[in-house]
Amino acid sequence: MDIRARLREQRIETPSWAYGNSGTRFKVFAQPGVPRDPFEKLADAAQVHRFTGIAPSVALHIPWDKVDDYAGLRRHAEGLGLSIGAINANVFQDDDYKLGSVTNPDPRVRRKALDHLLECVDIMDATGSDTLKLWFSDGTNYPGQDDIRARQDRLAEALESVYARLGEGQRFLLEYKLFEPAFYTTDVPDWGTAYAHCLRLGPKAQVVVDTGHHAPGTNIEFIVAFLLREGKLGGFDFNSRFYADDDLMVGAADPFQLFRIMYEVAEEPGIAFMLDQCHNLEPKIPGQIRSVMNVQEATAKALLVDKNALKSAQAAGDVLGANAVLMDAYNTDVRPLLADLRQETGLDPDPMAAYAKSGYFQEISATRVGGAQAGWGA
Ligand code: LRH
Ligand code: MN
Repeated sequence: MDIRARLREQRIETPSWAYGNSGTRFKVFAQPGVPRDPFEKLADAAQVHRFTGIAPSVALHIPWDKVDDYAGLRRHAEGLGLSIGAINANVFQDDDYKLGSVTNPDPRVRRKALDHLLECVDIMDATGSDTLKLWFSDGTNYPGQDDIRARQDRLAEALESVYARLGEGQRFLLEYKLFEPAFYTTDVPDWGTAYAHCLRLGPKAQVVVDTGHHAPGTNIEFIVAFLLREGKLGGFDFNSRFYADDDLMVGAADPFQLFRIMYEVAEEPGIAFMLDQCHNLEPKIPGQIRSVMNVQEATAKALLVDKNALKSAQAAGDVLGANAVLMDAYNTDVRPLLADLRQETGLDPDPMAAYAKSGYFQEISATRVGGAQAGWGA
């Protein structure tokens, strides 16, 4: 297998919301030069692709990226050498969704939520996106608050309607999350629940694994391997965490876990590698560049695993031998290989330094004055 060719083909999708302000319930620290609209978010995403060469698509979040003319936004993206990636629905910020969106006891609220999901498919049509990403904050905070099975019935009904609306070549990715904002039940809390709903629906429904959405100690690469075997792994929301859904830079908290995940999936086609992060303190564009490089480094290490040596050690029951094969790859410094690969493709071998030298940050800090900086508030 030609590792360099695989690395040249790698594609990592950046999230529009990573370029906007973000924070916690305690504070959102605004930063200079932050975009004020989806057009400026795309311009910043184009910088990540300019210096890494492998981030040519951007995931949108609706209504945070709502515009009057989605075809115009698509043309703007294409003018920047980008394409519009996954469309993320948002049924977690409206007062009506306090007791749930598609799982809400009130049919009026369920209808409203479903209409938003269907509107997101219209936006896929207008932007040329083939992927709808569905994450539901739906859940309860106290035992007895609602009927767990009835909520699953309501969820299944909504997913069926969305599935039926998907056009040729379109799919949806169902995202699970253990908890938050709900603190007793979450209606799609784990991979098993997401998998079961997707299995019932059909091939256009797959599971997205957000690396920050598991209980501490969860073996995520096992989930990845299992879903791959079932043909139900649609993609990743990459980030990292020390505690909960911290949305830190992928590979920052646990680069060895990222390597183990990439070892399971590095050679698999059709898997969406998306970042889902919030740069609460660090500058946003360099944060995205560093994150793309972290995935690239983990991928290169994973591709370096000597598969034949591993297979024979595994077959021989040579536990230490097999583990050593993987650790040899993990302990390999792949930065010279990647720097050389960038040079070969006409890129600066050091994307972080190249971006810093570009003066782009100074330019946007000077020109983006006035207006409302983008954030999670739409
Ligand atoms: C939920 C989530 C989901 C997005 C949001 C930005 O925690 O991971 O993928 O909609 O973050
Ligand atoms: Mn996510």
